[in-house]
Amino acid sequence: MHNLIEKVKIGVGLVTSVSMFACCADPVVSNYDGSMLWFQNELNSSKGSAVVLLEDSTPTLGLIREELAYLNLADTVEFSLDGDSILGNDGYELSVSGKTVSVHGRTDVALLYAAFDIMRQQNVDANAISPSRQIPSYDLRMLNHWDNMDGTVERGYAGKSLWHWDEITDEDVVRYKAYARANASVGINAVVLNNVNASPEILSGNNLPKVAMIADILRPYGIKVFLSVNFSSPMNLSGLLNADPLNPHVRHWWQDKAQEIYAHIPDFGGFLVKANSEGLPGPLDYGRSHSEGANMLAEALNLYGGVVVWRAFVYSPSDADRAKQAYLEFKPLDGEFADNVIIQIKNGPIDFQPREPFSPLFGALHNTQMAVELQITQEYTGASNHVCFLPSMWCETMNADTYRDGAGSTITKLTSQKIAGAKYTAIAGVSNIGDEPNWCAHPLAQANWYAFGRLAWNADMTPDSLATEWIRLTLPSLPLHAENTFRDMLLESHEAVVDYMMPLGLHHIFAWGHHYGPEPWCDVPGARPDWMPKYYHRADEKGLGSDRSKTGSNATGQYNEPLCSLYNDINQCPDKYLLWFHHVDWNFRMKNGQTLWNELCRHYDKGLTMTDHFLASWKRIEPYVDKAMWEDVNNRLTIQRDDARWWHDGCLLYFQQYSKMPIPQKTIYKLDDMMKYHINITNYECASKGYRGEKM
Ligand code: GCW
Repeated sequence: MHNLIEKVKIGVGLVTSVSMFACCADPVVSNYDGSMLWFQNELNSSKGSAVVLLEDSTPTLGLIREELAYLNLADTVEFSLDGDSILGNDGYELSVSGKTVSVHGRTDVALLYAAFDIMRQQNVDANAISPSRQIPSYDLRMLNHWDNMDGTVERGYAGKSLWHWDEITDEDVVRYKAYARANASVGINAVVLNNVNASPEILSGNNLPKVAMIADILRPYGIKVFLSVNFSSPMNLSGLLNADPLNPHVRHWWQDKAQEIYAHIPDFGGFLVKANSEGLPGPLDYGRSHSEGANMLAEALNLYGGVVVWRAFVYSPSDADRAKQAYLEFKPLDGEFADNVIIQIKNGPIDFQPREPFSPLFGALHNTQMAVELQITQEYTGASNHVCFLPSMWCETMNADTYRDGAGSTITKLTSQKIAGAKYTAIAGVSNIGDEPNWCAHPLAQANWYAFGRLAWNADMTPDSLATEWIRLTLPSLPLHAENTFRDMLLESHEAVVDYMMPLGLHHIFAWGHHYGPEPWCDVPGARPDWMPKYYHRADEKGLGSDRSKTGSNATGQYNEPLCSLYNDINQCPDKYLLWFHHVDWNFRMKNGQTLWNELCRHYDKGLTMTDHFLASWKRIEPYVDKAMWEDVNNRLTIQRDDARWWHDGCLLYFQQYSKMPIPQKTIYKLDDMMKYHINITNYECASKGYRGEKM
């Protein structure tokens, strides 16, 4: 137990440096530009009169006073640096007695999380603050930026990278603090600054001081910096002849590099590695395994407490079904990774599709620390033009039962428990943040950033509770009926996207390259077959879908019972995964008695109809929403509706060539015309104010 710190009385009204968002805002004008994120209430509220009791001796404790400047409920908030050991580094306990809120936590960062909790509760629950004891579900709650060093962002749709490697200006520092504050407010405590398709340059002697500058800014907010590293860095940066993990020179190189990094950044988090995937180098280039590669890096970092997050997103060109490959490569290595290695597994076996069954690897590794990788940026769900509230999808994965240790082996459970000896548990989300003033381009995409952090903190939260919190913080003046309308829209949005893009288990029928529009017909001569939509939809005269049952690739065999049998049986397999696991006759009778073809048409139609419904819902709440925000979202919803039509017509007309059956509802485009177009949409065009791109 720590000693109770001496408590010093500080009137909040005396604080001179107010929060960085508030300092730019005129409190009487609601000049929404989205930059305030979920701190919107600060625009219109005046300082509260609460008294905060704490010792203002660390930068983090200083931040707490700033945060509580707007608290207007309690008379006194009393912070103590103590608490039982179960609270760990980040947990805290809030209790309420009369008009005093007492907070206990073992570190200043834990107290900062508590301060954010108090502010959140005040704004979400109309001034009520409840006692609570909070221990985060995961130790490392990580954002993965896919930011390149030239300022571009891979699969980023919100402008350019926040990180400026040439020069970090004063303006950048303000922005980085705002970023750190937003992350800390939802519990995110680890950020990987650069793309997993990593440039070796990030580790050069020139860049490390800049990484250190960023780490210094983020540190008071409890955030550790990580870097993605390129496995060939010793060759690229120092001319070593190879990067073989068993080569002593290579091992020394990484040890020296680790020493250099920690000299700059004593609390450096560690490395994220994409190896032997999509053309990147890795240990397999030298006949070594993923574990030999990961363990070499882990050894270099271990001395300093760093970790290696090694990705399982691999799919070497081979005869095996792509959906099976990560399992095939990683299952034999179970138990071979060092204690400070975490294997980061995408939620589904292929690649962040609008819906995938969970990756069977989660149910196969027993002695390996696993982390889930979720995608916050909307690579496959409409970029920054479509509303798609992703927690609906994430919770589907997290709550999925793998049956690894019998019933109840959910992915949340398996990943939030530490295996023997492991240093950390972790969860990761690929960031949707860029340099757009409102951070995420689509105003409603901020909800996904918010929800990722909150879910990483408390994996038991539901899409409903996440949506409610975010709405109340972001649009504090919505009347209840408008809030309900808005929440319904968010909660229905993911299913709508699945319906108009890829219902019933269809997947990866995107256009080549940008992954925005549909191109089930796409055929790029010479390209890898498993990058082509036809590899996935397999439409022919007989039917539609990939046969991954025992009669096909037997990917179903990678799932534990009873899922293996369930997915394998065409009559039992849940509709939402039917075409993922089976090649299904056009006339197959679905569980509701409809033929596959009619059911497919119904889903596309439902998705399209929902986009009209969203426009109508948004119209209903117009009186309560800032005009600029309303118009921005309305513009994007209109694009979404038009895109949904493009998806609906493109996919149904294309599949109709094979089913040869009538489409019950109306289509407006002609397939031949559609096939002549290729939507030309680049990340930046897409990011700016709902620009949709040309069709060429
Ligand atoms: O989703 C795919 C993307 C690539 C990405 C890759 C990965 C960073 O299309 O752009 O590369 O996955 O996750 O490594």
